[in-house]
Amino acid sequence: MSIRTVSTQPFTDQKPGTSGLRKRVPAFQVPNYLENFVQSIFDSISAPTGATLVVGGDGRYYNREAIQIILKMAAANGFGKVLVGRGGILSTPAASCVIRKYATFGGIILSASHNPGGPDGDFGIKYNSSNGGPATETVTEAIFAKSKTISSYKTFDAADVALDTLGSSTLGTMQVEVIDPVNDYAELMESLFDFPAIRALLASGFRIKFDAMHAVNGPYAQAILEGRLGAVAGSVMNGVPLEDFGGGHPDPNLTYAHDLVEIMYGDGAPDFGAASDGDGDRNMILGNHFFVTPSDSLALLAANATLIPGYKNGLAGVARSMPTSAAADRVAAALNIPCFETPTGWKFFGNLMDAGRVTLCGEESFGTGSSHVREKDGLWAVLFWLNILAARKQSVEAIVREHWAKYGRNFYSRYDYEGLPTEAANGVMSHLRDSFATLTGKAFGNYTVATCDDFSYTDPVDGSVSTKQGIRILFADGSRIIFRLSGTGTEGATLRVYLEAYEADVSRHGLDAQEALKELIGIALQLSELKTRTGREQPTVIT
Ligand code: VG1
Ligand code: CO
Repeated sequence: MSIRTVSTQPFTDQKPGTSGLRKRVPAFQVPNYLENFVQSIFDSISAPTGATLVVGGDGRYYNREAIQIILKMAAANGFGKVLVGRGGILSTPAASCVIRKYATFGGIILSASHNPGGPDGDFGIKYNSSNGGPATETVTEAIFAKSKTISSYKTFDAADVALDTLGSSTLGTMQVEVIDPVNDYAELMESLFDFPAIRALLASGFRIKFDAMHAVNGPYAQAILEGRLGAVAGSVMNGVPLEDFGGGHPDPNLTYAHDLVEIMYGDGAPDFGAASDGDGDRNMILGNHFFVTPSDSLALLAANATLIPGYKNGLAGVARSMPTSAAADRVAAALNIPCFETPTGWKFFGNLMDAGRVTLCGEESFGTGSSHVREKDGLWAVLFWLNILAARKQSVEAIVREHWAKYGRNFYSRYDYEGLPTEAANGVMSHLRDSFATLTGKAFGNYTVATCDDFSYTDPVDGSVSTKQGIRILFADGSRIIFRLSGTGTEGATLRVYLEAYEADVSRHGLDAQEALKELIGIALQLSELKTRTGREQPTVIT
């Protein structure tokens, strides 16, 4: 048993995207591919000798193999201790919780989140810092730079570590501690929410359905919803994590969480439905025959936060990603607290939370969270909703409609065009950029363009600047069309078109979002020349 230095050649494609490095499984299985990236992380973070690292993943195909590789490399690179979830499992929010609770140096999370898994599915890896959050762009850029010049990595020759039993073992001088993946997280949830009130709600006959989509949150939901809160057995569906998510696409939206959607829109539907994604950080919220958009959900959590024990003293501020609707801005204005607009991806919220400037954060992509950890948190959002429902004793639909009546409704929809040829997708973006000069002031039917730009963000805490974060076409009445290229895909390019229109008139709040946004959708297609440039008549997914 000894440390071995292995020489290697750089790969040119290890640039982390919106949330770490994501590739097809076979790409990660190329000799040295994972090792190069892991060594690039270790070389970029300057961990002191003897530091503690957290390692865990969403349990998808290749999770176990990757963890063994990382443990041996951590031992060879001078770490003193690694905390790893039993079976190699840690949901993304649970990993963030563990990093913070045990004040570790950082953590490595293995996940491709909502992307499908399996031998031909996707795999991913990212580094989280000591605050529990995704590494900032400065760090991910350093990792990428290192990956382009790497010439060797260090590993430790030893047998695989047993991951399925709790307790400690050693790899050379490094200690490996296998921890329960659920306990620390469940305790944190219990410290934030009124569990007795939620328990009473569930005991009163209020029925819930949680779809874990055969992904990592199954054991968490079972332990918390059915275990600690007493939801009837079977409230958690698809609760057994599978390496390929049962062949599904573990993305909690109306398209991919169809099992749950059928139940919530069927006869005798439960009162509350929810789902989370591959790594447990996303959430979808449904009522009986009712869908809550993620942007509305963020606004609603903010408006009702003081009903929750963990937030009873109010919020320091809220933050949303740029494409997320401005529904939260209206609540922040009413509460007289700041609202920040950041680029897409959770890494941009970390500095704001660390500086105590925001408490709640959210993205339109089914992500909500707070400063209790530094990742978005699917089950946390579900518990937040259950706590509100227990306190207000109204239906999901009644709560949302009341919210719209008070603040107005931000109609919202996202169109995704997946798997486009990269050239065509880039062509749409550059065509839009080229038309900025002629667009301003131009009228299209009921809408007049006020301004358009490429969104850029200056971090108010560290002053770092991120440019080209999406094209914004802003209309005089506050409506918006946003165009962005995805940074999480592994095949071709995905173009996202985000549409938002504000409606103050209560008599129009019952409109279907697609109906209300029809004219804007037409404008988006016209301005972008999307159909002719990509050959696509219809989006792949509408959320
Ligand atoms: C997508 C979402 C973004 C989210 C990211 C990671 O990124 O749009 O809001 O933060 O996924 O989520 P992109 O670049 O593909 O639009 V997760 O749950 O996949 O870690
Ligand atoms: Co995710």
